[in-house]
Amino acid sequence: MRLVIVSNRVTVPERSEKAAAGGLAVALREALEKQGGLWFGWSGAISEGTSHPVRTIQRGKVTYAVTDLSEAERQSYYLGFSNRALWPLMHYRLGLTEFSRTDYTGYLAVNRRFAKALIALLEPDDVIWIHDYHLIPLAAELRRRGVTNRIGYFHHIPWPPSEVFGALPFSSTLISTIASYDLVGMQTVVDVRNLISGLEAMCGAKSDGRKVRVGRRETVIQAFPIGIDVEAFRKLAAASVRSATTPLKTAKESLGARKLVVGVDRLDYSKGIVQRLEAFGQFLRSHPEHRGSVSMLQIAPPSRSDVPEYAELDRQSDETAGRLNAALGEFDWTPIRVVKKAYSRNALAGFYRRAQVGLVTPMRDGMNLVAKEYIAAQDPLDPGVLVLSRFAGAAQQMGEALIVNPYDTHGVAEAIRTALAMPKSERIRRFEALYATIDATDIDWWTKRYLDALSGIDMGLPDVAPP
Ligand code: ADQ
Repeated sequence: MRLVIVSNRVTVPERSEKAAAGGLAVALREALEKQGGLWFGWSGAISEGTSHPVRTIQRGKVTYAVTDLSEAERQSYYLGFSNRALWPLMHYRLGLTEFSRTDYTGYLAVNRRFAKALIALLEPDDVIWIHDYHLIPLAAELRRRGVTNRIGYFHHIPWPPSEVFGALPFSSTLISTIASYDLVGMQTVVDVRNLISGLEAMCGAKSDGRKVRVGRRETVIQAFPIGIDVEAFRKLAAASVRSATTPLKTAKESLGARKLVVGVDRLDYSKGIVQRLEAFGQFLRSHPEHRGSVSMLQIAPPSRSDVPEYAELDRQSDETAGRLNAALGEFDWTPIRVVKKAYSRNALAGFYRRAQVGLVTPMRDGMNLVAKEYIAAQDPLDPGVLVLSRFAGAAQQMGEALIVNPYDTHGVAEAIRTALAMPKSERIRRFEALYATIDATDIDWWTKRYLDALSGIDMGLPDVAPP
C-alpha cells in the first residue's frame, strides 16, 4: 500500500539535506519513507504557458511530483480564494473575507488541474492524504474521474459554525465536496461539530456525530489534534544552554538579568500580535514596578505580503511597538523588540528556553504549534509559564496553561503579571502536566493515528449497478 500526500506547497529536500528537527513536513516525509510514497503539489514556482508539466524528483523511497502555477492561478487560487476568502472566513473574520467569482473559478480550476495530473500518477492501492483548505474540492474532482481509492483530508485551520461559513457564496457547493472523502480529520471536537452541523444544515446530511452520510457516500469526521516532535525540541533546547554560538548567549548578554516574555508567530492577523503588544503595554502601565526588569521579544516573519491585509498588519505592528517603546522605554531599556526574521529551530528553542513567559494569544487558531514548542523547550527544574488564548485549538488540550481571552487586553496583562510572579512549585506542576500531554500526543502519534484510521475505514462494497 503506497501513501500519496497532496499539499498546496511541496518542498523537495536537497539531496544532502539531513532531516530538520521536527515539524509537519518531516513527519510526513517519514511516513512516506516508511511505506514508500509520492508527494504531489505546487512547486512554489510561477511559469506561464498553457500546459504545466509535472516534474518528478526521487529522494530515497519518496517521489516528489511538482507542478508550477501561472501568475493568474497564483492570484486567484492561492492569494485570492484561499487566502482572502477561505483563510479569514475559517478564522471567523467575516469582516476581512473578500469573495470574488473570478478567484473562486480559479480555485476550482487549479483543483481540477491537480486532480488530472495526480490521476496520471496513481496506482490502484494508493492511499491518498490531502492537506488543507487550498484543496477541499480535490477529492470530488478525483471521484468525478472515477478514482475509488481511499482518500483522507486533514484541515489544519478552524472550521467555523455554519452561520459564519454560510456567508460564503457557493458555500453549500464547497462543503458538499467534503462528502467525497472517506476520512476527514479536524484539529478539535469543536471543528468537528461545526463541520458536521454545516453538512446537516447545508446538504441534508445524516450523522451519528462521527459518521456522516450525504446521498450514498459515508464520511468519518474526527478530531486528530496535531502535535510536534517533542523529544527533538527538548534536546535542541537543552543543547542551546550549552552552545556558545546560539542567539541564546547573545540574548544573555543583551538582556542581562531581565526577564523575557516571548511571542513567535508568522505575521498574520489570526495570531493577535498587535493585541498582544497592547496587552504587554497595559501590563507595564498597570504594574510600573516591572518597568526596566522585563522585556518582550516578538518574533514575526512576514508572510503573504502580497495580500493587502498582511501589509497593513505589518505597518500596524511596527506602529504599535514604536508607540509603546516611545511611551514606556528608558534610555537603557527597550520594552518591546519586534524581529521580523525567520530563525532556525535551534535558535527558536533557545529563545523559548530563555523566556519566563510564552505568550501565545491568537484571536483564533487551528492548533498552534508554538504553544507546544514553548513547553517542550522548558527547563523541567525551572520552567516558564505558558499564557494561551482560549481560541487556539491547543487550549482544548493544554488547560494547565494560563488561559486568556485575547480580546481582553487587561485580562492578558494580568496573566503576564501572574505568570511572572508564579511560585516555582506551581510552575513545575503545570509544566509537568502540559509536557505529559504534548509528549503523549506528539507528531508521530498524530501521523500514525490518522493513517491507522484512514486505512481502517470500512469501504463497503463497491457500487454495483442494479440488474
Ligand atoms: P501556522 O498558522 O503556520 O500553521 P503554527 O501552528 O503556530 O501556525 O505553526 C507555525 C510554525 O512556524 C511553528 O513550528 C513555529 O516554530 C514556526 N515559526 C513561526 N515563526 C517562526 C520564525 N520566526 N522562525 C522560524 N520558525 C517560525 C497552521 C495552522 C495552525 C496549526 C498548524 C499545523 O494555522 O493552527 O497548528 O498549521 O496544523
